[in-house]
Amino acid sequence: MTASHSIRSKTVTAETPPVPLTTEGYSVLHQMMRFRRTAWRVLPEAERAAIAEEASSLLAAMEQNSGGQSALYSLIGHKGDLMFVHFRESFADLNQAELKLANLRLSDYLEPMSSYLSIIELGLYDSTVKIYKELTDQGIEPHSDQWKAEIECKLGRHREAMRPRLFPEIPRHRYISFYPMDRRRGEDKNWYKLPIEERARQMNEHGLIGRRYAGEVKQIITGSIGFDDWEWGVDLFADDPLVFKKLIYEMRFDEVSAVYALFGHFYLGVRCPAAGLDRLLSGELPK
Ligand code: 76R
Repeated sequence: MTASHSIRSKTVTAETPPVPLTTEGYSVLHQMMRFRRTAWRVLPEAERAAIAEEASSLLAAMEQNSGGQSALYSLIGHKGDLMFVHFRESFADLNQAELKLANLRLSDYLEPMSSYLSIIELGLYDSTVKIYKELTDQGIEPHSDQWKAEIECKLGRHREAMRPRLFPEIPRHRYISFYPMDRRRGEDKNWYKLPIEERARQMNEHGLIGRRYAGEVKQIITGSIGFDDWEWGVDLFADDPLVFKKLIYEMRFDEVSAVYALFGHFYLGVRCPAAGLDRLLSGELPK
């Protein structure tokens, strides 16, 4: 290798962006609500039935929505009673879903406890390292128009191939576990200071552990940097909630979680189809 070559490739590498490429799909809103049972209970029976009917017909339509579904979960524990999860094609559509719910008479009896706004994200660490290397090897300058065009072309192809994962239906499993996460940015341990190759290596290991649970759990990662208080939202869906504990416990020992994962509150819910909403409101969990 000549001296000038080594200086050149060093300069190019130094400018290589540290941020991994991502592709994005549905916009996602989680809404955690408290149900005001005291006020609900004093309503005449017929009024309760009418209010529940109005809410469940809206929710039934949202469950079937072709531009992204909604789902209702009954939350376990004190953090809330109901959790609505909405997948939509834009933030404006999410806001529209939120407004439609807020306009229901039922919402007089619902109190927002928390919410989370994010967007389905596929992190492409592996391909990123390869693509950046390919382009710098060709002498294409990072951030130049050609660089951007090449990346956009590759991402476009990826987006097409990944459509089912970017725009999924809400998995039908009985249980959901949702929690927000950060990657540590401490004085000593800082994820964002690691070289991209090292982050790619750790994410690859993470994926290998995850894949062993492929048949038992469905995971949807949403990115929320710039949208909400944490960096990612994690949604896990399974028919047996014990799988959440096994998977998350195993991941705790994996480097990227052991060293860099910080967690928010966990929300555990049981799926409630729209048709079962009236029963849920009267204290019976639909099967
Ligand atoms: O999407 C993919 O399948 C590609 C590999 C992959 C990525 C890029 C993957 C696989 N994850 C990715 C990104 Mn994950 N994941 C979590 C948690 O509890 C913990 O310790 C962490 C919470 C779980 C349980 C989990 C499960 N993952 C991410 C990111 C974004 C980070 C970034 O880009 O820097 C986070 C925060 C995160 C967290 N992951 C898988 C799983 C499972 C089960 C898989 C395999 C899925 C499959 O192949 O079917």
